[in-house]
Order: sequence, then C-alpha cells, then structure tokens
Amino acid sequence: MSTIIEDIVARKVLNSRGDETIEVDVITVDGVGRASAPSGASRGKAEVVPFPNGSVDEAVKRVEEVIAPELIGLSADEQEEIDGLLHDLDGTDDFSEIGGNTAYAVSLAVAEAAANSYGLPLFQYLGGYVARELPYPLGNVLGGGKHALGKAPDIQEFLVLSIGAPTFAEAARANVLVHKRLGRIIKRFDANFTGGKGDEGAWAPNLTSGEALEALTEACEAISGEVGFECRVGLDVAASSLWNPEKKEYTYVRDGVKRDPGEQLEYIKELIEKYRLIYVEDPFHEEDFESFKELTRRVRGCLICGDDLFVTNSERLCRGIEMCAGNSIIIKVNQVGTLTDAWRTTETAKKARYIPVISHRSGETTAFHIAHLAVAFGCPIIKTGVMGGERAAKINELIRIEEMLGNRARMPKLTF
Ligand code: 2PG
Ligand code: MG
Repeated sequence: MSTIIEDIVARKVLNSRGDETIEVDVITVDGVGRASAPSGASRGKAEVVPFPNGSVDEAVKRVEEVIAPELIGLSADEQEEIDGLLHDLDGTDDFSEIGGNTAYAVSLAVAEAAANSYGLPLFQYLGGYVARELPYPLGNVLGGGKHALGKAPDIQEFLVLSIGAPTFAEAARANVLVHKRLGRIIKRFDANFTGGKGDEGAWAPNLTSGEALEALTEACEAISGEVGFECRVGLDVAASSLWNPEKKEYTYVRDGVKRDPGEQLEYIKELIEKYRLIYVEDPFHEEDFESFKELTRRVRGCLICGDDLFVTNSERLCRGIEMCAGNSIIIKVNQVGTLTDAWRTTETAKKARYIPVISHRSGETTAFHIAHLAVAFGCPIIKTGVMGGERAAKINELIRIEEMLGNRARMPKLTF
C-alpha cells in the first residue's frame, strides 16, 4: 500500500451557482483523491481569501507551479505535515497568496487519496473504527437575504432540524417532507408564489420573516405528527448582511423595520420563545461577541451558533469560549483553508462543549467530503440543505455511510 503522491492535477469547474471554482486530483501510487472547493455568498470578513487576486485561473497555476512540485514524492497520509506545508508555501495569515479554496481542494484531495490508497472510506481513514455517529441533517427550506433575489425574506435561512429521528435516513426524509409540505403552505401566504428557490434549493417566496416562521412552524408540526418524532425550526439570520455599521442598526428591508442592537436581541429572544427555535445562527453581526454572550445567557434549549462570528478560526472561537458567547460553531473548512485547521477548531469546540455544525456553502459542487468529515470529526449536526443535486450528494453519501456502518451506526445525544 503506497500513499506516495505521484501527480497533482488542477482544473476549473463550475459550482451550483454557475461560478468557476477549483478542482484538484491527487494521484498516489495506489489511489486517487478528487476535491472541489465550495464558495460562500455571505462570507465572514475574517475568512481566508478564496482565490489569489480573485482568480480561479491563478489558483490553478499556483497548484501547478508552486504546490505540486513540493507535494509530489510526499506521503498523502502525512496530512498535518502537508497542511502545514500549504501554510508555508502561502506565507500569509489569510491564504491570499495561494488561495484558501486552493488549499481546501488540495487538502481534501490529499486526504481522499490517502484513504483510497488504504482502501478505506474517508470517514474511517480519518476517524477510525470508533467513528460511528451520524449527524442530524439541518436543512434550509425557506430563505432570502443574499441567497435570493427580489422580495424574499430578510432572514437568510429558515431551517428544519429533525431532532428526534432514530436514523439519519429517517431524519433526511423528514426534512424533505417538511420542504414539500412547506411549498404547499406558502401558496396560502403568497398567492403569486410560483415555486421559486434560492441558491440552496430553499423556497424563496415574497413573505415577511413572521409569515415565513408561521408557515414553517405549521409544516414542521404537521410532519412531526406524521413521522412520529420532532422536526424543529431553526434560523440563520446571517445578521452581518443586515447590519448597517454607519447607522449601527439592522435593516430589514422586506419587513420595513430597523432594529438597534438592543432591539435585535429582544427580537431574536422573542422568536426563540414564540417558535420554540432549536437553532439560531449569526443573530448578530460578526464583531458583536457581547450580544452573542447576552443572548446565550438569557435563553435555554436553543443552539446559538457562530458562523461569520467564528469563521472556523480557533482564535476567534477561543475568544467566544472565554466570554461564553454562543454554544455552537459552524465548521466550514474553506473558511480556514485546510482539513487540519478545521479539525483543530472542531476539537477546541468539543472540549468547550460547543456543538460543532459542519456545513456546506451556498455555492456547492457535488463533492461529498463534508458527509465524511461529519462522521470522522464527530459533528452531531450537518447543515447541508435539503433539495438540489449538490445538497443531495452529501445527504446520499451519509445514507451510504449509515448503511456501511450497519448496526454499529448511532444517532448522537444532543445535550446543550
Ligand atoms: C451560511 C452559508 C451556508 P454562505 O451563511 O451559513 O448556508 O452561506 O455559503 O453564502 O456563506
Ligand atoms: Mg451562516
């Protein structure tokens, strides 16, 4: 079994939004790995830079001219060393020289090539025999913000989390049922609705935030009754997209409302209580650690998750942990660049009892690596949409992993 890297090939491919991204093949003596990078539309300011000078062509060149010559001849199973080398070759703090998405594609392709060389599924190669917990899927079923056009809701994502499901496959099915039922309910709220969807396959109707929550709550209650376990409502407010730093207020254009930080806090707290929300991501803009702390202190039974706030960065997470700001973190590998960086942040989160939620981006490819990372890293939740081929690619891979694990497969106990 040899994991020696013999060749690395990079190319431009298209993502689900039709934008160009980078795909990398890593070929070892006994295996091959292929990974392509996702891209965000509502990116955090502290994320690494996706492409050098914003150019995918330059990213491909960096692989050919800078990265491949250094990696060829190394063993693909030396993941930490290779990820460290990517940092060294880049030489900046934000991957602006080679591109964070370039690092992502190389890092994941290396991991897959190593797994493949050993004849192991990626989740088992990374997580070992003990990796047997499937995540609960958290799915975007209605949305707006930067993921839609026109008069869609201000809040970016209205999500379903089928928390009581006995298996991954049943949870995934329940999320689909909620999405479908919701489509019919929306018709009642928005007579002109023609079935339009946003970037992640979530419905994008002309509704206020309140109407969207009413509709989703109705869908979740109906489907919970049918499947016999709880399907709960969550939100990704993506509040940095609503924040006006000059006026120091959140602007809800569709709702015709402006809220200062204090009003925003009260509003989110009210929503959590009224709709029994189980999950709220980025309820405040990305520098407002204080409000995250205050909300976390004042509510119970709801995950308060930082995405743009933490950007999968362990220093930012540690600052949050010290303050008790939030109790959950989004893990997006391409926010920090490499598999090792994302793994370290996930470990830091778990030690501090922050729930790590591994996540897709709004612009995705059909790559399924995050499905394996969810199981390998022990993330109890995966946020990866409900509808669309690029979302189903991750869901279907988890269905296969659950089947592969057979009676060793478990759903996690979520305590927070
Ligand atoms: C988010 C994501 C994914 P984007 O804000 O959580 O849903 O969006 O990839 O555009 O940052
Ligand atoms: Mg988010």
